[in-house]
Amino acid sequence: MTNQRVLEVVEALEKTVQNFIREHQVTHAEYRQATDIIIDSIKSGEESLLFDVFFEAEATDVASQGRDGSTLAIEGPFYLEGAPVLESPYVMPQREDEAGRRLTFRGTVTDVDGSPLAGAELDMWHADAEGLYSNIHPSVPEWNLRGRFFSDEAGRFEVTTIVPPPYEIPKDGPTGTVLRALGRHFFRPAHLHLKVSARGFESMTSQLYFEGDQYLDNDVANAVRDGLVIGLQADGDGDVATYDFVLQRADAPAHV
Ligand code: MBD
Ligand code: FE
Repeated sequence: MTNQRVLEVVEALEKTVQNFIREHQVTHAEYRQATDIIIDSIKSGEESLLFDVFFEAEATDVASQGRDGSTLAIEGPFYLEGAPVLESPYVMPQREDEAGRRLTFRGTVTDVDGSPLAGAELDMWHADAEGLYSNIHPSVPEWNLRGRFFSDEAGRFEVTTIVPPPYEIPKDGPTGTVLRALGRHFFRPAHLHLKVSARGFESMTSQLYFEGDQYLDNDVANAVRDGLVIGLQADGDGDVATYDFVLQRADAPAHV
């Protein structure tokens, strides 16, 4: 049986691409170049990088419309399920001599009325001081800077990690070739990725950036949004950053 939604969007996409080819008089060589780029990006193990850089922010904005909970952000290509479950006090898995400035990241998880959510799971992943992700870049120990931790009875959480640097996406593959051809740089502002979930609530994917980052206004993935940029307060030999996550009920009606 035909799924009406699939029919609607796939036919619209088909029409859009057909019109685009005609309008821009795309040659056969150009057409083949385009399919080769997509094939190469998959064969070279870029995961979803090509699509996430160009399009994921749009899909996320659509999902954020009419939400009462925290602003959503793109997942990006490097999320992995099954990160280590941490024991309190929470410290992200890291090398003994992990490079980078110490970061204490804390905040709360509440519902849309501000009531604390105890036992919410925060699944965090981010790059190391070299801008590399574990389980993606083989030089980084398995699960480094990937971990799951939980809010306490008052909905509060705190985890220790390092401040990641601005991030240069892999540029030696097809995605890099396309960006180079467009004359663009390869940087994203420094960021923490998080997925937050609690029983009875809609899971959300977030990403937090830091005030003063030089790439906030020119993220290669164009994914920075209001409310996702947090401050870093110096504290001893490290920094503290805070963010309060707001989850909405799993059955919450969307209002546009
Ligand atoms: C990342 O870490 C990322 O977040 C995105 C969007 C693209 C490539 C690497
Ligand atoms: Fe990332």
